Amino acid sequence: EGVYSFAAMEAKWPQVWEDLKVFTPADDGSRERRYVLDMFPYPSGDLHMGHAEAFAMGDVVARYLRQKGFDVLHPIGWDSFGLPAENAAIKRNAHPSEWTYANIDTQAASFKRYAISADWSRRLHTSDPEYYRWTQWLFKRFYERGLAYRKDSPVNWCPKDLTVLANEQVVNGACERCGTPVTKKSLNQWYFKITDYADRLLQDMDQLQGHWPERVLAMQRNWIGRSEGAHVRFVIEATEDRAEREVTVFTTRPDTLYGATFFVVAADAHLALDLVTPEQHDELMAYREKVKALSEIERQSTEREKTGVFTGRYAINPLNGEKLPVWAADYVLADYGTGAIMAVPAHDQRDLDFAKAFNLPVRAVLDTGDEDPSETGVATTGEGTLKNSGELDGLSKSEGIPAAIEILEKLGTGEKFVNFRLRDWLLSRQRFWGTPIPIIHCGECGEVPVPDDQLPVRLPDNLRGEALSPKGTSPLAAAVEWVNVDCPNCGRAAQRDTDTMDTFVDSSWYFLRFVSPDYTEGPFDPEKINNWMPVGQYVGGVEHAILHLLYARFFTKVIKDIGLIEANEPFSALLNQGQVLNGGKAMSKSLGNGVDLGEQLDKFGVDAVRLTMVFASPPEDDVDWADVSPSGSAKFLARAWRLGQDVSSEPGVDPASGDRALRTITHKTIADAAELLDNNKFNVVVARLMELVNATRKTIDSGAGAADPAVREAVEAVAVILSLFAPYTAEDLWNTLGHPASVANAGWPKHDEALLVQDTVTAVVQVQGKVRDRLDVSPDITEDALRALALASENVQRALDGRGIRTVIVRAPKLVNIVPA
Ligand code: ANZ
Ligand code: ZN
Repeated sequence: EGVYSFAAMEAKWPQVWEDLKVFTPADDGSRERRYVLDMFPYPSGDLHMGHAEAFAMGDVVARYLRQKGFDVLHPIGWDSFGLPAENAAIKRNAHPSEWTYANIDTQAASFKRYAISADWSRRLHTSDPEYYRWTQWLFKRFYERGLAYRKDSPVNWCPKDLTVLANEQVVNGACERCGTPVTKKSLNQWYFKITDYADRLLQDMDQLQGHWPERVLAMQRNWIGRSEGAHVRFVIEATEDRAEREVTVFTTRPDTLYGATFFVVAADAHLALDLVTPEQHDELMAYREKVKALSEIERQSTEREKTGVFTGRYAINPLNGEKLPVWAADYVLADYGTGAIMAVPAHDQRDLDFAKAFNLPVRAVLDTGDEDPSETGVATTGEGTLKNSGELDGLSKSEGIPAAIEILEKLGTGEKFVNFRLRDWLLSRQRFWGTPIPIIHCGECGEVPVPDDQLPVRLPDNLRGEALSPKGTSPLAAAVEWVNVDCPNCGRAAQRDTDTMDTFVDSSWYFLRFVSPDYTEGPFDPEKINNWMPVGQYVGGVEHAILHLLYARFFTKVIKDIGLIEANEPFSALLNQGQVLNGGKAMSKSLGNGVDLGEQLDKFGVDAVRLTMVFASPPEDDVDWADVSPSGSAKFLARAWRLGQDVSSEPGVDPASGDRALRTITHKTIADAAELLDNNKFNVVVARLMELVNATRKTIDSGAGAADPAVREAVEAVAVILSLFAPYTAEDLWNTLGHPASVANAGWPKHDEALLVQDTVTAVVQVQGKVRDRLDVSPDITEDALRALALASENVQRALDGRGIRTVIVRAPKLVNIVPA
């Protein structure tokens, strides 16, 4: 007779699992393979509550698939390049690798304690030369295909971090990392030509539909921003001092060409300077200064009054020959479309606001049945019939668009055009702690890639502390012996590129490396890669909805095009776990509401923390640590574990003679749990498991009691299902039942269809007194389990419509009444 001690279990089992290589896939084709991956961590300090939640979820999937008999690849590694290591090194006069690898060791120890069922033999770190060698190798393949190129360009610049930022790293006009308002600067920078893949990145989302959260797909779609429309060329009339020239606009509404009453170019684009007449020049320059001082948020605000300057020029409408005044304004963006627009105030609100501000004419060309926009101040954008539009009169909007394009094409002044919001990926960084760009600049030969057999281009190790601090050029420029090399092509003196790669490059292919992390002939073993790819279940935070996931999809497509892999998409299914909150708010230093993971583990044990994370809510929802009860989880685990202490039925005895009611609950739990797990309803599985534990206890305490073979059957099922959530307790329980380790490979119990018919009662679920769902539940369901089932109901969630919950009144097994906040 033992006492439930999580500390004893945590001390005992990790070594056993490691010795038995329980989590190393056979990788021999004997079983169907499945690849389960958690977004790999960044090594900042020790693991936190967020890691604990995300990795608990991913581990449920990996452990479940293993029980179902799949050969599961579930690796772990670190995204270990990046700024925080560099900043720490500057502060401590150290090398970034010291901070990085010390943190990795800390996290690795915590992950092992947390009993992540990872194959540790595949561990990788993106800052290892054996890894970044292949990042450089891939960069070269992109370069050879014209997908990596350099250009001079105005870039987002963080004046505090002194580094270039990708558009994605600019949040509301400020640096994602430090919050400093971002400015523009012109630099020669490396780009990946992701725009070449815009259409495929969009199209292939069809394959992900239903398997990725709709929200993430919508964000990607919006980021790619495909707009169908037309390019229309306008002649800008010559003036005394300025020659005639042509300017192209992008419009999604060529049907409204007859309603164009003015023309606008982005004030901050060079085009504005090219066009402006000498008389208007000073006014434009003063305006541009004002625009530069505005943040991106202010510029894009629709609330702000429209401002602009007349350029002194006129554009000729190619359809009707009308002269349209050309303005420069900041509501037209320099880097979208062509940076110039035809303004149709009657049917575009921004144009209408501008027309009102500057007294420009408004002419409606589409009868929508709404009132005249020039009177209401509201542009009409719906369907309707074209008027005042010459040959287009009488057509609907959707007929008018292709008709207008046809006319433009005949005139040779325009054509159909598909515009994307997506920009090429700016990948170079003027920082030290990243993958060096494997290019040498030679005065004679230009850009010369470092030959493959000279990879990796290693980071110099003689720069430390202050030498790493950002100066606007890369710190690598200071490593003179490193920079100066002979040109691999002509042998003359040449210089290495001193920029490093955005760390998103490293994370765009790590899932491929995990398949064969020690392979030395290429980034991955071509014999193995297609056995595992694509990742069957990817788990990570929604904060990566755009950047990381889009880049990883882009890399996968290019690598497929090179012919190295078959997969077209890297991640077949995606699960975004929620956040861990405390008191309804994200944990933060400033709020002082942080919860230390280590303390929670010490107090309640790993299993209780893991179980709490999973039980608290559906995996996609946030967990509020102030509302959960790890001590309740711990009590449940002890209760489940004690079942094993009390089982006295012999192993191997046919349970057919056992208690029929208990057998029904056991078999129903097994069957339903599998279905729930297939649909990521982990929390409901836990609720069902609690019911099974209670029913088993009842049987033990009555009738045939502990010797009933149905009891053993039930407890074995408990151990296997519990192994997905509470690996230590489950292993110990399994051991008590007389089985060798590991329960992780016990196999999912088979259920008997004939036993599924069960007495049930109907529980009514009300929201604010209104019946929203009816659930078939066991007559002896616990309050906790019934509450969880009710809250998981889709009908209930719909009725709550995002509102929080004030109280839940549970009268098991018949009634649940939920009162929204
Ligand atoms: C004339 C027009 C008439 C427009 C109308 C709209 C409605 P999306 O869908 O986002 O692609 N536009 C084009 N380039 C722009 C820029 N650089 N800055 C600001 N606005 C720009 O939007 C395309 C529409 O946004 C284009 O179609 C253009 O206005 C404007 F009744 O042209 B439209
Ligand atoms: Zn050369």
